[in-house]
Formats: sequence, structure tokens, C-alpha cells
Amino acid sequence: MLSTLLLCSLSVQAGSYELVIDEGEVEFSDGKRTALTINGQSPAPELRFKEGEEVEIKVTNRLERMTALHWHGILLPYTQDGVPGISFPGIQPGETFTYRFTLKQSGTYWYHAHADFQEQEGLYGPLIIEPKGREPYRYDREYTVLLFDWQDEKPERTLANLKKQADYYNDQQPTLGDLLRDARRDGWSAALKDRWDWGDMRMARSDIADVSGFRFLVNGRDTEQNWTALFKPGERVRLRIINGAGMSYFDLRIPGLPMTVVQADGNDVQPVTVDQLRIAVAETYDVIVQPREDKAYTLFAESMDRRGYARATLAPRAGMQGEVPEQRAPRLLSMADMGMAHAGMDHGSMGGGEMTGMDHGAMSAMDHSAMTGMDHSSMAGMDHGAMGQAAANNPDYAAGSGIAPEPVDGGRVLVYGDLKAMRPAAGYRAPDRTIELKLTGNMERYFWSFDGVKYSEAEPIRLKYGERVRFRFVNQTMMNHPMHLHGMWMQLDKGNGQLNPLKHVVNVAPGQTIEVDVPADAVGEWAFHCHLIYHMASGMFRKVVVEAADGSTQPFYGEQSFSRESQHAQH
Ligand SMILES: [Cu+2]
Repeated sequence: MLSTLLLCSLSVQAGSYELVIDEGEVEFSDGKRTALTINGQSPAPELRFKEGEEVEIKVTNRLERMTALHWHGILLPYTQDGVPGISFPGIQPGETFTYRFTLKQSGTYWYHAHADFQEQEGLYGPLIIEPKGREPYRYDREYTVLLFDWQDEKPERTLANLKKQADYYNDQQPTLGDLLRDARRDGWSAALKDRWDWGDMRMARSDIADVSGFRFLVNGRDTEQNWTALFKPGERVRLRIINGAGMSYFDLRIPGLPMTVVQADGNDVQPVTVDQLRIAVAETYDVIVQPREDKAYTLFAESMDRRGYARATLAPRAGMQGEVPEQRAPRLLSMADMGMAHAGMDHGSMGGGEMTGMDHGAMSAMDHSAMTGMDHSSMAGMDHGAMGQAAANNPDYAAGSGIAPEPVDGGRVLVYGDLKAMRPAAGYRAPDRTIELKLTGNMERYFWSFDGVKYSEAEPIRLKYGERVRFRFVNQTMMNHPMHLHGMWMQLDKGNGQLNPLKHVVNVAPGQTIEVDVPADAVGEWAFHCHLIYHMASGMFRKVVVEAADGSTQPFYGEQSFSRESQHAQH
């Protein structure tokens, strides 16, 4: 009897935090910058909870504009999800909003602002939930490794520049010199044809990322400040890696230390040991490393476009430094990367600006209206099915998470197909229906969209509570898009069936098709968007409405009531 009571009282632990959002400063190796802060710091403080806990987080807004915090990847009543205009009206200047929810999961997550560009200005931090039970892996100590891409430029200004000229930040455009070099190497006809192809798509072939000028950070520290984690040789160290960047993917490795991936997006996966991993914007990976030598190791996270890197150190003593690897050359997209070389086009017989000699046998159901800036008259269309197939045939894509980074010294690179859930998903079954979503954009006018329709002009996607919906993402652009669904898991289908991993962010590489299954198990209104902040802001966003059988969208189980307290904080 006594022990039952004791257990009951222990199971209603509460984790509470008070967070104050304000303007403040961050300090880099070359001086201070103005930033948005939480409790005076950026990144924001690490929040730690226990699975099953009732959470209460009071957030006070001391800015002169509306704000909102979103708990990324957390299952909760939609009213607590923190998206202005969908979950709630936002937190007005001077107001305090109290978020309340009960944690039904564990793992490594993060939180960030979901209001204009405030995340990019500093409102991001880790959110860690310890599991109720024992974890299926052992480690001696743990560190959070939170990656970020700081911009000195105000984000509103960046977006305005992109809207004026989409390649504003692209300093890697092929030049006349490149043309001469390619012509010497491949012959004039090949070199010109390649340029014709790219020109026709109105995109530069180095559009792997569309914004530059970032300072890459680990836990708020730049490469000179060199954030350092200590270990004793032989210890097993868990790194909770979070990509909190607004726009940047990272190719991360620790030369000399294989990384055993044990969690992806907060969910345990069957351990897989790799030498390098690509982390898309807003994804998390937990890895365990075991440095055995009494020396410093460098954690090296190159931005995918190779314009820079984030760097940290694992060392037995403070002040030590490991060797920092050479940065690799930027990788240019090829037509093969876009999955087009195999799509049935006979490039040999093109001429005079007309694309002729296409192998129409390999193409059908032409629909390229959404394809960015294509010349419809000369390009007779593309079969996106063939394009997806070509992507699947391309070794880079077969590798999984997009255009995989080049291996270093033959090392193993993590790919999506490696991710198998530690435990089979409950209720796994064939989907009830499929919704295809084309990822579309227009680089010339810098707007991004689904199916060519911007958020401001789009109807919500409606799901029925209890159904299982397959989303097929067909990327018709030349950029990677990290797709993020709020409130429900996406089961990434890489052919592992019941062991398809649960993800809150799934990267869809250029020209690639990716499928995920979504169990619609949370009634309410949810955000569904590309997590690249400028893509989201320019229209790559949808509302998903999950309705109960009676049409209601009010959560009817386990929801916590919430309160809204208005008070005027002193300035
Ligand atoms: Cu995007």
C-alpha cells in the first residue's frame, strides 16, 4: 500500500521553467553582437525533463514585438505547440504565456522561436527528456552539441536581398574561366550543353545553399572560441547533436573517432557506427564515441556548401587542441545529381537552343508547370516518376539522405537507410491513402511552395483522426528541403517496414522523392513546413488539420488546459 502511494506520488513529477525573452548580447572571438536571448543568453538554456512529467513553462515576452516558442518534435496538445496563427495568437509584448503539457516521449530535442525570424536572431536551445526506463546503450558522460549559423545581417534584410536577386549570396557561380576549363576538358559541345541545361533551369549549379555569410557555432561558440568537452581516455561519451541552424546543413565528423549513432530525432535506433554524418536543419542525432588516447580530437562540422565550418574539441584537459582538417572544395550539382541524366533525355542530339531527341518512351504524364523557370516551349516536360527513379539509381541518392557527403579516407557515411528503429512501431500497417506533395519554388522571385501554391493562398491539408496517411514528397527544386511536421511522427520509409524510424524532420534532396507514413493520432491544427527559415517565410508551409470523426479539432485525450496570463513586465 505504502509503496503504491509512493509510486503514484513519484509519477506526477513536475518540471517547470520560467523563461524571459529579451534583447541581449552574444560574444564571439571578434566581439559582441546584439541578439535575442532567453534568460539573458543565446543559445537559450538547456531544458531538462523526465518522461511522463507534467511540464509547465512560463514564457515572458520583453520584446516590443510578438513572440512564440515552439517545442520541436514534442507530442502535445496543439494549443501548446507555439505556432502563432495556428496553435495560439502568440505572446504579445509584456505578456506571459504558460505552456502546459505532459511528456509522452524521451530523447534529444530542441526549442526555438516560431515568430518571424527570431530563431535566426538567437532564440534556440536544447530540450532533453530523460527516459523512464533504462536506455539500451551505456555511456559515462554526455554533452549537448548544438549547431547554429549566426548572421550579422538582419534576417529581414537577407530575405529582401534574396527576393531582389535569388543568387545574391552565391559567390560560387561558374565563371567564363570555368567554361574554358570545362571546354578544354570535356569539349565545347559538352561544356556549352551543360551551361544551357543549367541556364534553362534558371538556377546556378552551386545552389546547394542559397544564403551565405554565416558564422558557424557549437553551443554558441565560434571556431576560434573552440567549445571544448572533457573526457577521460576510454570513457564512452554521448554527444547529443542538434542542428539548430536556420539555413545550414552540416557534414560532421571527428577524425580518429568512429561515431555510433544510437538515436535519430529523439528516437532510439539500432546502433550503427559511421565516420561521418550529414545533419539536416532541425534534425538531431545522438552518437556515442570512445576516445581512448590521451589527446585532443576535433569535432569538425563543415557546412554542406563548404563555405565554412563549426568546430569543437573533445580533450582530456582544457586548453588542448586537435588538428583541424582542411575544408573540402564546394561540390557543384551535376545534372546527374538532379536525377536528369538518366531521365531519358538524349543530350547528344540537342542543338540550336531546342531540346530535341528526347526519349519519349521513358517519359509520360508530363507535368512540369511547377518546375522552376523552365522554358516550357523547348523542354517537352519531365516525367517526375522517371526523375525519382533516376534519383534512386544515382549512387548518391541511393546513399539516402540526399547528396551524401564525400567519404573521407574511405570512411563510412550515415545514410537514411541505416536508420532502423530499436523497437518496431506500434500499429504499423499499410497506409489508408497517399498524398503527394511537390516541393516547388521559383528562384528568380524567391518564393518556395508546395504544389506551386504559397501558404498564403493554400487550403489546409485535412486528415481524419486515426487514419494513416502516406506523404510522398517530390522535390522538383535544386535545393534540399528539411520537411518538418508538428505534433505527429513521420515514419521514414526506406524499406525497413515496422522498423522505419520515427522522424520529426525528413530531408528531401534535390530531385529526390521520399515517402513517409503519418499516423494521424493527434487531433488539432498543426504546422507542416520546410524548416529552412527563408523557405518557410516565403511560402513553403501548410496547415494540417486533424479532425475527429465528428469533425471536431479539439484534443479529447490527455490534453492539459492552458492559461493565459497577461501582465506588464517592467522594462
Ligand atoms: Cu525548403
